[in-house]
Amino acid sequence: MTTVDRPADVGEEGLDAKRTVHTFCRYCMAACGVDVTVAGNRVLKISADRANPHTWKDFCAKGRTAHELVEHPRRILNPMKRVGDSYAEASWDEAIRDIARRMNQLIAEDGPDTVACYWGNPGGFSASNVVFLNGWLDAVGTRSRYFVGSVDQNAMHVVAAAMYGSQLMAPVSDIDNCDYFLLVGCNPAVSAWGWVETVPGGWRRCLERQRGGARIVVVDPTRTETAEKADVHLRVRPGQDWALLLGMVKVILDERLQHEEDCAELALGVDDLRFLVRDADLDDLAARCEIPRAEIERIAREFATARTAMAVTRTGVALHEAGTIGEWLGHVLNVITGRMDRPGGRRYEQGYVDSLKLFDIWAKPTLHRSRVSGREMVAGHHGLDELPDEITTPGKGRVRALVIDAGNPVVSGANGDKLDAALAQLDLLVVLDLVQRESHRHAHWLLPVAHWLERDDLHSLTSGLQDRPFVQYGHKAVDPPPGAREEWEIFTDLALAMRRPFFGYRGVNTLVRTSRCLARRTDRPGLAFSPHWVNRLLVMFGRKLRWRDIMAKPHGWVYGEREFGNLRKALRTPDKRIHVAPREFLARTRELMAGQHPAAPEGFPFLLGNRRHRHSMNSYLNDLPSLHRSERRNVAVLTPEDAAELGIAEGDLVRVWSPVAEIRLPAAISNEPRRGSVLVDHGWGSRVFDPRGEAEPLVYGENRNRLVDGADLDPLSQTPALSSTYVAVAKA
Ligand SMILES: Nc1nc2c(c(=O)[nH]1)N[C@H]1C(S)=C(S)[C@@H](COP(=O)(O)OP(=O)(O)OC[C@H]3O[C@@H](n4cnc5c(=O)[nH]c(N)nc54)[C@H](O)[C@@H]3O)O[C@H]1N2
Ligand SMILES: Nc1nc2c(c(=O)[nH]1)N[C@H]1C(S)=C(S)[C@@H](COP(=O)(O)OP(=O)(O)OC[C@H]3O[C@@H](n4cnc5c(=O)[nH]c(N)nc54)[C@H](O)[C@@H]3O)O[C@H]1N2
Ligand code: SF4
Ligand SMILES: [Mo]
Repeated sequence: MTTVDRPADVGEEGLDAKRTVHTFCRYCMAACGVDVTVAGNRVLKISADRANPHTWKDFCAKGRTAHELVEHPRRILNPMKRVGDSYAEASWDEAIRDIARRMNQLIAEDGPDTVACYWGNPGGFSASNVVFLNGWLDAVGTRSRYFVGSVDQNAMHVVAAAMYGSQLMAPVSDIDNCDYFLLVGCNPAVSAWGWVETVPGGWRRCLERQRGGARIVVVDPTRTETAEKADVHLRVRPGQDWALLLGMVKVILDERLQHEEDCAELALGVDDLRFLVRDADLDDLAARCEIPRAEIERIAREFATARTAMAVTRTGVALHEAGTIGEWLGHVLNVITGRMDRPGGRRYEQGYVDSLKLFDIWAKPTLHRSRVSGREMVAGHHGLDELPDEITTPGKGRVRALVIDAGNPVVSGANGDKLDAALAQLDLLVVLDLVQRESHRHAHWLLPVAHWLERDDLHSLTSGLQDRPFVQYGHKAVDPPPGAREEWEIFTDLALAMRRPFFGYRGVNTLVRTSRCLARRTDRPGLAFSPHWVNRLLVMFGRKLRWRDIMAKPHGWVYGEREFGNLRKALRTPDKRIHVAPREFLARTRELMAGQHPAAPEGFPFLLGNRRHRHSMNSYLNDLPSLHRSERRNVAVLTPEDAAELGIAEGDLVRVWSPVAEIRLPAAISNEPRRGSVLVDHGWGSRVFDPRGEAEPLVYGENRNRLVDGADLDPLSQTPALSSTYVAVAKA
């Protein structure tokens, strides 16, 4: 099935010149349907696909300019091999052979854990990348696995595993029926309504509900665009959501406002919760989160008694020392007030492929304690903060080779300077990316990959994260440059070249080889083993949709109605109940309740807050000129009062420092931050190198995560407190 529209007035000649591909944007969870106008192999224009029945209304400048990354002047176009201080182009054969040989050598000396991998956020937006990466990791047999989760959504995985029995079970928001939105630590007006769910147009739909009488309560230290529109904005003290949410749970249980049936039938452990909140002091909790007690009581009562309601917790909650407890209590609020799997609350969406079931059957849980700190894995990976010591601490199993796939961990995690220094000590650093960024500067090999505009994707494994039964095949709009390859192919070739059984199963390598051979002999490339096989098998396994029906709907297909009532049987807990009071969460909460109230240390009076920019995607897209025209892209935002006290005026250069680093940025003055906070967007200060060595690195702004020493870690999710670092500020 082709996705090509042929305008009636274009003749045969013109057909070649211009065509439109209907596909979807793969930068963020909104997954906007887009029309890509192409001539030859060049993208002329990207616009919203208004014929997409489900998603296009979030369409933004990032999607509109996606081809600028494709045509990035510094794009890596062929495998690049480090030679001294610079790089030389090499063939794929040479790259794969050299990497395989060096890795096998290291494994022979130190065992499989010496080969490590970090994969970042865009990896999750490819249907094939992470699946095949795992196939290769299983082939190698390494447990040195790191991913973006420990600077992002690990708290959610930990909570889902403990409460629902599967780390993958993520309830989705039923916005169009909701009367009361409790939005904690998210800014959907800028970042779209997505974390581990995909809710196209979520914020618009939420505002539509508000116009019909729904209430929006936003809990955020910062006056964001979202808070601006809220009925109530609670300026919580950063990192203290757990206290606010625990206070709400206490009010609901003490005043018997809970949902009787769900508390008796669906939930398990409500008595343990009662026992916990009996010992909680509302005034103490109020003092910790700096929200008046009366306000906590009022919001709790409103939430519990609203006709329909949902609590949504996101990165603003998670990226703190008590992140998992905050995340957990958000889920608890939904469960005890009867919001799970009911209209207007958080649903379970089955999707067209039951990935929970697949995960049960296929995933081999990797249980491992890390060599240096002895920590267990979270969601199948170790914490990113452990990586530097694993590289620098001598001993068997030391990480000596690393693959960075679609990530920029030096910028996205805490204490990037420490990681950067460690990366320089690796025997082998292999990078799969479009360009060479900060984390890639010590790479021995730069391997060029395809952009999503150059790749087919069917997100069958995450079909249960859609807020509605929806499927769209993401067709590629253009071909990748001849020297670039998709990640899946690189990992397949590496497993073959290393002579290690792909996916950890004997026989797969022979299957791959035979299929490739057959494809060559018959001149039918489709016969060669590829993600296409996997996709077709998954759709078949799902037994809900037919492949040809999916392909017949290039704009996407809403294949059913939102259903309720499937949660119970989908739960992965042995008793098919939601465990609302996991023991480790109770213990940690008691620890927090007994702990000191937060206070700034001597000499560092400011809290370092965070923002996301509409036109940035974490640490990339910041170097695209048409997205960021302003000279002052990355600023330090202070309140007028704080700025006046420090004698700082708009545009002044300021120093922001912590015990580990200092950055310098122009000041911006606004009422957005909380008093005593300085806001700096994350993701800046990442250099973009020219691997061909012709030009100086491009760099905009500063990396605010250098200021975070990473010592304060949420012990449950292993996520550093990226949003509650104390810093000092002064005019430079
Ligand atoms: N202080 C603070 N820190 C944060 C956050 C915060 O809110 N505050 N947010 C955190 C969050 S939520 C996240 S998700 C992380 C992000 O952390 P990471 O995932 O580590 O970093 P990204 O900035 O997303 O970098 C992605 C890289 O992938 C490349 N890339 C893009 N598309 C592809 C592709 O298709 N294939 C390959 N191979 N490469 C590709 C890009 O060029 C870029 O170099 O940052 C986290 N860090
Ligand atoms: N334009 C754009 N969109 C994106 C991204 C992007 O980089 N740019 N990234 C995508 C990714 S990878 C993700 S994970 C999602 C994230 O989506 P969100 O989680 O909605 O991310 P943010 O927009 O950073 O919103 C987090 C909010 O939490 C607030 N906050 C900070 N500390 C606290 C706290 O202690 N308590 C509370 N209650 N709030 C706090 C911050 O002020 C901020 O407003 O966005 C996605 N969408
Ligand atoms: S980046 Fe923009 S266009 Fe792309 S999916 Fe997200 S909101 Fe839509
Ligand atoms: Mo993220």
